[in-house]
Amino acid sequence: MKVSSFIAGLLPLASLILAAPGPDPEKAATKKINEFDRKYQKYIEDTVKRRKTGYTKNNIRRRKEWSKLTKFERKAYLKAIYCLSAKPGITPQSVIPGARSRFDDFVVSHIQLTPFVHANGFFLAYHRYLIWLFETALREECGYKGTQPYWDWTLYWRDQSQHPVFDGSPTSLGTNGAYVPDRDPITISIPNIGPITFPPATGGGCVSGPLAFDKFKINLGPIGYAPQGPDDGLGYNPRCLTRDLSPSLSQRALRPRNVSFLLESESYAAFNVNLDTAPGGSGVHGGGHFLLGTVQLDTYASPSDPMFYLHHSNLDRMFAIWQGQDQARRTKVVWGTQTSGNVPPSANVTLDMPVPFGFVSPGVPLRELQSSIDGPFCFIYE
Ligand SMILES: [Cu+2]
Repeated sequence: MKVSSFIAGLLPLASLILAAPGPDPEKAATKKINEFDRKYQKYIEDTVKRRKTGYTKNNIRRRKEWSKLTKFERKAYLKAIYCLSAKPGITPQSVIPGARSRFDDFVVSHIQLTPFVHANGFFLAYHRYLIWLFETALREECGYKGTQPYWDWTLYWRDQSQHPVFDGSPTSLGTNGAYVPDRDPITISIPNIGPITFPPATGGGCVSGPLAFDKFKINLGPIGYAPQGPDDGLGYNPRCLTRDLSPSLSQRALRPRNVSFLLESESYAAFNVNLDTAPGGSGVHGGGHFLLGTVQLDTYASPSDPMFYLHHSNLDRMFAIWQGQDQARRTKVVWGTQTSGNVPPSANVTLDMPVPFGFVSPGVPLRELQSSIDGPFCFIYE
């Protein structure tokens, strides 16, 4: 047999081997995520089970994925959101003229502190406590009996519009925005990274369902991109909540591989960096904001959409799962400075430094915000 014909005879076999389905990397990543999750949950459950006083297994807040809530629980969450949006806030209008409600107080905290609580040493602690304060306000000021739900990005990572939280039913947080053709791209600027431009995606207009304009409106912003709202985005600018879901951004940033990559971070420094970067795609933090478009592209006023709290709860869940692999050590680590991307340069954070919260709370030492079951906190992500 001639060598050439021997090789030719092998070719169909070679293409068969190449086409044979290998292990699906996303499935393998999902398996790894589940292993990390089980270890974290076991650690937290075992620890609170031994407690006799303070926060115990009886009063720990059990946070669940939106789709795991009963219809009754989802409606109760919505009712509490409406309640917070209708309650007068504590933000002085002399400082932020557009703030109109208790819901807006939390948007204002984020607006005022954006340059000091992102891509830096306070990022995870600030957002962890902001969510806790928001959840506490829903419970104590609006009679909500449940906990802050989270959004597991990996359930519908190929197309987030399929997630029940976006199905527009009375038990959802509204839909994608209505499709608006011929829109301009939106360019945002991130300290130390520079401008990023987002082309229009699949929506862009007002959401419908429970957060439609007749039931819910947003008052502040835009701040993080042009054209800004009145008074540099701090003025009263009541309008409908918009979204612009991008399946391609979700596929790049929120695939299971990016999540397991994050959870595999060896150090706290790496974990922080990996929140916003991943091989071959964007990190999960920016990804979850950006794929929702419009309001979620406004770094400052992004808590105007309740989805902010579901996204950041899942991010905090990542932090809790990562810590839960080695809780004793991973609750004592610090990294980074006090300014976003260290622009302008600032001193490294320490455990004694107070994390700022603006009007919603006095500053709290970083040390107290490290563990999800100590200090002010006691919650588990189920
Ligand atoms: Cu933020």
